[in-house]
Amino acid sequence: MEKLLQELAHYRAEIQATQAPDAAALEAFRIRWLGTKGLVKAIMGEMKNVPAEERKAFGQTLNEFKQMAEQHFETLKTALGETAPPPAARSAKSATALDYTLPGDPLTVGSRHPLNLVRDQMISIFKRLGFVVAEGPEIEDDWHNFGAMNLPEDHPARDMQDTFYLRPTAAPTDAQQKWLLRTHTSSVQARVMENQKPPIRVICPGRVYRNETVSARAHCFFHQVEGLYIAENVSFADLKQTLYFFVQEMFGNDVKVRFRPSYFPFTEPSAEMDISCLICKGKGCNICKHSGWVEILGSGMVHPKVLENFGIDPERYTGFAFGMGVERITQLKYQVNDLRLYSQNDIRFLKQFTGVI
Ligand code: 2U9
Repeated sequence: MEKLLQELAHYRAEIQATQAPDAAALEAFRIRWLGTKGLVKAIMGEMKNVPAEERKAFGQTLNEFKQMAEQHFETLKTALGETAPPPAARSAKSATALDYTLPGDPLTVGSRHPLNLVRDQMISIFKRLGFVVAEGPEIEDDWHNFGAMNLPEDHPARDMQDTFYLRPTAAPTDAQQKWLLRTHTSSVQARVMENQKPPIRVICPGRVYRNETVSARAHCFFHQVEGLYIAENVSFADLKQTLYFFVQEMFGNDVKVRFRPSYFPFTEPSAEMDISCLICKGKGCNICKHSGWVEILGSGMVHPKVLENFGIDPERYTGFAFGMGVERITQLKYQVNDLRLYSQNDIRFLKQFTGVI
């Protein structure tokens, strides 16, 4: 009896010193003291060995001990922030039994960025026409971005306002070259022409930079897909048919196209392409500014000077080129009316494209 009381005092001290920093520790406490094979039950079993005249007093001591252990368990549980399971799920066996009826933690699946979805769709359409993807650096030299593209020194597009120039370093190469963030992916085509002979049939998707104030309609970076096809006997008819195929695949067979004469230093002749407004089907609305048409890309026959810059004989080879903004195509396809949405990473915007292929 004396020994049992000593043991109880020892256990009481142990219980009161126990902390439960996590749910596993709390459960370990429950199993050690309050479980069906726990010590409280085991000590209760000792009652039968206690002499009859001492049994009442010992029983009382044991009950207090049991309550103390249960009380300590409740204190640890509250400290852990655990709430009791709902009544329907409460187990008679144990207050902490796992409640398998509770809903699980939701698993959130990410989605692909709308610009990547549209870019990949554009790539897959042009791949079917035999175009291959080419990539190049975003930091470019003046020659590959401007010079080779027949953009003369005094062309407004070279202006500091449109181009992000990099501060020159002490490197000897910087004395001859200005470094900049590419303003179009034409610099990639320039590098392809430098390294390959015709026939060349590439598309160049990528990010480009312009020194613009960020607003709903302009951004300091955006994404382009440009294309270039150089071979013998490439004509403007090939250009028109290629772009018509692209638009039909991208927007459906009902869409109409029209070409308007335009000007780009790197193409001659040049044309911009409009498609019939997808919103009002050409009847006139806010999107198409009541004209029934929306502009989607620029294009033209590669300027002979650009071919010559890469040692390609313009008498033998001709080519067409085109360029379009991925943001613009995405805007038309999904009615996104603010360019800033693409780079704000707002999950409410991004999750709307889940499941879009
Ligand atoms: C080479 C020769 C010619 C690429 C072209 C355009 C017309 C054009 C704009 C569309 C909207 C840029 O994204 S945008 O702002 N692009 O209008 N781009 S022709 O011409 C080339 C490219 C490479 C060697």
